[in-house]
Amino acid sequence: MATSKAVDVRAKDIEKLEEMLARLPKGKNWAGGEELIQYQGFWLPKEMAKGVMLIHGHLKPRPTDVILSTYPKCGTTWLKALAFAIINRSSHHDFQNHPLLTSNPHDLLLPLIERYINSVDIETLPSPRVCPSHLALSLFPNSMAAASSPCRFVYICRNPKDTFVSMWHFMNKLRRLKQVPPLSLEDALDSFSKGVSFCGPYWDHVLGYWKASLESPNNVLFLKYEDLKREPSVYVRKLAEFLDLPFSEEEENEGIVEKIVNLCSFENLSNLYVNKNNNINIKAAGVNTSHFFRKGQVGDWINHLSPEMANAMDQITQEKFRGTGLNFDSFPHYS
Ligand code: PAP
Repeated sequence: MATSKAVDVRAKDIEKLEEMLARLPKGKNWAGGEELIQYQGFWLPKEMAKGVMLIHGHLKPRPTDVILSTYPKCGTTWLKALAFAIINRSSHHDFQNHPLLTSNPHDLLLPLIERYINSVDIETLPSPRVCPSHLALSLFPNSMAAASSPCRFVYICRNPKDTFVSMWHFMNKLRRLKQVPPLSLEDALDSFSKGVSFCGPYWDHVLGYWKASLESPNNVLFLKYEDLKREPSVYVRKLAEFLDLPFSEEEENEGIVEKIVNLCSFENLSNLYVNKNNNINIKAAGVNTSHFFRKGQVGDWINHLSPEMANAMDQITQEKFRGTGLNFDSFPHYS
């Protein structure tokens, strides 16, 4: 829990930060609240920018820290569920009576570190600390993000068109909760394409982790939503190995990998009472549990984007990712 000393220091820091943040460029907040600010190249709500500064000032990285990092709507909920099930499988091995059957994955892990650090003394947490984050890698202190860092990052990304469509739906749900008129698909696409989206630009966010994963694969595990959908067991094993918790032969024989895959699948989680009930609020984000589950498909963008819109997005993606070795299957196609 927070110590009063830590809170005092933060209160002083925050006054100074407020003044500095007020001078930064502002951009559209799709959720309809206070505008985002452009902080070190990324568009963040003010509270998250403050969180970044507090991470720099107060977080002492530990070799055992694991950051579960995502660009929003790329598979955060899924990654949290999988990581929780993998890490806690010795204490939660009964898959008929598992915390994920009665709690939303967001409620089983810490809130986003950039929000959490604002109110709680993170140094009092026991190791290993598993911290979710939506921050770009470059926003973390060098002591955490550099190739020589002992910290590990697990990053999941998703093709930009599905990410965009998922974010547009989600933000309009938030607007409805606040009784703000919906954001049109066209306006959202214009904003996304210019990089002005929650934690965006999307492409810069993804590339930061991609490049780091090539330079230091032991520090950064780079996963794609589409790969996980296609071969979940393969990537659950990879994730467990990366976390230094590989499945034993005995576990393999017992089918634990498949049990985790099934437990964390969209089909299973989205049909649970806890994730369907609109009245349950998620502590971390203040939104309904059901908002994190929509279709869970690859290629749903084709039901929303015109060929022109899809083409424009593809062109940006090709330009941004050219020469990096990163690409996404372009399935489905407009013929
Ligand atoms: P967040 O970053 O705000 O926490 P996140 O979980 O990344 O959200 O994104 C939600 C998307 O993941 C939704 O995609 P859709 O809008 O295209 O449907 C949601 O349906 C999908 N999703 C949630 N849980 C799972 C899961 N267990 N497996 C696959 N997809 C999932």
